[in-house]
Amino acid sequence: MSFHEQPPTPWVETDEVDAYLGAVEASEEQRRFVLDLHRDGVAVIDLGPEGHALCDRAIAETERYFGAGARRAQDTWRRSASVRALSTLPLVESMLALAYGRQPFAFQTLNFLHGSEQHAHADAVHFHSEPPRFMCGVWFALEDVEIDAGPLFYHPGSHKRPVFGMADAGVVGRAPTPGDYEAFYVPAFARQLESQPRVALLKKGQALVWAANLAHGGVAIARDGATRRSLVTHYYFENCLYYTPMYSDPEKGRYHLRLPANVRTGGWVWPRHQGKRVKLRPKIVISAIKEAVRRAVHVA
Ligand SMILES: O=C(O)CCC(=O)C(=O)O
Repeated sequence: MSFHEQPPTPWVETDEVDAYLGAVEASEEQRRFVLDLHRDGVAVIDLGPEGHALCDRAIAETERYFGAGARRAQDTWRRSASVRALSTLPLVESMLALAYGRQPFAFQTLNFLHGSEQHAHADAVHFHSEPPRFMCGVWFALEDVEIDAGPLFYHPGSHKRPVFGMADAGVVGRAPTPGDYEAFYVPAFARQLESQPRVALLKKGQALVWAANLAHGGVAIARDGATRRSLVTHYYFENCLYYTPMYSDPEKGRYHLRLPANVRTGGWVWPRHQGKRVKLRPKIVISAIKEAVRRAVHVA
C-alpha cells in the first residue's frame, strides 16, 4: 500500500517505519520522535515557549479542582482554555499524525496535582480501537518532575507484546465487573512484565507520548506533599471503531462501543468501520451526552 494512505496498523507500530519516514521525507526531529516511539513505546516532544506558557495557565485554571483532596480532575478541557490548547497543540497533533498515519483527536483529559501512584497497566485495557492500536496517551509536565514526587514510570518495549486483556488476567466465562480490574488485571499484568521500568523525569513544557499497549504507571510518592502537576490527554485517531476492551470480546465481534468527545470541537467523533459510520445504541449516545453535561459542571 502507499505510504500516503491510511494504514491498517499505525506506521510507528510496523517494521516498515523506516521506509515510511523516508517516503514522507520526515525531518531529523520527526525521525527521532517516531523511531523512539517505535523502539521504546515512548517519545518526548519539547513544546517550546508557547507550550511552556500554557503550562502556567493550565495550572492556574485547574488548581481549584483539587481543593477537596481529589486525586485527579477529569475533563477540565471543558472549562479550561489552556488545557484545551495544550491537548490540541499543532506540534503534538502533527507528530501523532506522522507516527500513526491518521489524524489524531484528543478525547479525554486528566489533571494531576500529585503523583498518581497508579499500578502498571496499559491503556489498551481501558480504551482501544479497531483497527487496533490507534490510541495513545500524552503526558504533559506542567512543572519539573522531582524524583521523590512519584514520577511516571514505564516499561520500555512492552508495547510490542500482545495486548493483555481481562481474559488473559483470568476473567473467563463471564463479563468482567469493575472490581475485576484490581482483583485480576493488576496482579496478573505485573507478573508478565519483562523489561526493567524507567522513570520519566520530564521538565516543565515537555510532553511524553506513550503507545496504547505500553505498560506504565506512577511511582510511590516519597516526600509528603510533593506536587507533580501534570496533564494526561488521551487520543484516538480518525476512521476507527472506538471501544472499551474490558467489556468487549473482539474475537467474537462484540464491542462495547464508545462515542468519544472531540476536545478541539467540543462535539463527538462517530465510530466508523471500513469508512462507514456504525450504528450506535441510543443508550451510548445518551450516556455520552450525560457525561459531557456532568463534566461541564462538575470536574472531579
Ligand atoms: O501520571 C501517572 O502517574 C500515570 C498516569 C496514567 O497511568 C494514565 O493516565 O493512564
